[in-house]
Amino acid sequence: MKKYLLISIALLANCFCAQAAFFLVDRFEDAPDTIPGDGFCVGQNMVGDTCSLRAAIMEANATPGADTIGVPNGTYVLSYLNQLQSDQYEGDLDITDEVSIVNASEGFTIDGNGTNRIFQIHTGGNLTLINATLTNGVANTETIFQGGAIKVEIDGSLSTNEVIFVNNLANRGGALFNDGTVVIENSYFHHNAVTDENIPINLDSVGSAILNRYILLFATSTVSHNGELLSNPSNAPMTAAQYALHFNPNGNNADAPVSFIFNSTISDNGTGGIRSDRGITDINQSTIANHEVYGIRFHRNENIQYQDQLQLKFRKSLIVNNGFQDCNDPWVYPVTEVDLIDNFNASTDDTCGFTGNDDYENLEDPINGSLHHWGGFAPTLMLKHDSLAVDHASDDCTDQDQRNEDRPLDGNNNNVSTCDMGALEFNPDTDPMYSDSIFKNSFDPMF
Ligand SMILES: [Ca+2]
Ligand SMILES: [Ca+2]
Ligand SMILES: [Ca+2]
Ligand SMILES: [Ca+2]
Repeated sequence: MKKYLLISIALLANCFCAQAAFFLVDRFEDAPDTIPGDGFCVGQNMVGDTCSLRAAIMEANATPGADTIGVPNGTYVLSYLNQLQSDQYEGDLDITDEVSIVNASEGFTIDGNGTNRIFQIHTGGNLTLINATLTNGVANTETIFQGGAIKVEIDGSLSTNEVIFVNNLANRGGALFNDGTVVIENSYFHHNAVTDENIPINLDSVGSAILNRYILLFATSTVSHNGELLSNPSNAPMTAAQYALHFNPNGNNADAPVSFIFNSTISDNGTGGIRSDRGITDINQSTIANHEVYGIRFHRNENIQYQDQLQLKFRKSLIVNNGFQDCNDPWVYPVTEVDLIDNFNASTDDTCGFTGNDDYENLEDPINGSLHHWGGFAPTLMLKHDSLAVDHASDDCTDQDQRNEDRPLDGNNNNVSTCDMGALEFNPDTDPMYSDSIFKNSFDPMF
């Protein structure tokens, strides 16, 4: 009886799973699939091991339902190059169906070869990317200028876990351009940039890491050192005076983009951190620090449907050490549109509107040293053990910090565990008790 039941369950599961396929990439050369949709991953002119990443994606797109592609450790360089990026045979890798591309070991790298964008996620496409590095993706021609590593089209979606975006370049959205729905977790954007070379007339080069025009959930991740590249394979001129994260609607009358920044670190980007221009922006348990100009620059959406709607909210966050101003005085906007006061935030100047009893303005520098790997996937900024930001936020924080370490902890030894402001929860048992300026800027920012 029991055996019969198990067989029945197996058959039932089979019925549900019959259309999901798994493809295992077994070589790193680039080639399109020979016959997309026949169920066999066979790169053109390949003998022996035949399943290239491009062929696997073409099969997954052509196979009905959600499919999974396993990629072994190593580097996959795109080499079927040309400008027909929407053609899945060439240029970038096109996602038109639900596809997961995963690695359960050390991770894999996709290299855009300094000439191509890496992924284009089309309407109806859904890409889940796990344990990958995307690098040397470029989108700076007159027709392909959005998202150096990934472009997400309207009604397309992307989620990442343990993904590094490094050394990608575009006219708009150096690493990522989003018109769809994006969920970023445990990921790291560094050394991506924008250029105005070849940009279409009437468009600006914005968003050195990300340009979000629709929905973005950005959690337990770091954005640093964007606005500069590690290398510049196409020798394009960099556009200065930009923000790492830029939020802006897709046209004057389009919906305002919605951006949640949660348990994350935005720091040391050239030249600004976040620009929210007519976007709805919610920043929670995050640290925005060390920019030459603004930490966050916000402009309200004046369209009638957004008047008296909440457009900007800060909670339990640190906006500190930004060279010109931490914020651009968002307190001048109607209180119905900006929620700034008594949410346990701190700034090191008085430009954010953190004027409640639970806030700090003109806080003494709370950061100990520069970006470093303090646990978790990406580097973070350590708190000074004796900063007022330690044990000051309310207890209703999430139960983990950006490093996936427990919150709240008793950081000031008063036998009460209270949440800290910003992306990290200071742990007196394992984090440094010294506040040593010698270590400031001593860490290599290129890791
Ligand atoms: Ca095939
Ligand atoms: Ca499929
Ligand atoms: Ca393509
Ligand atoms: Ca604490």
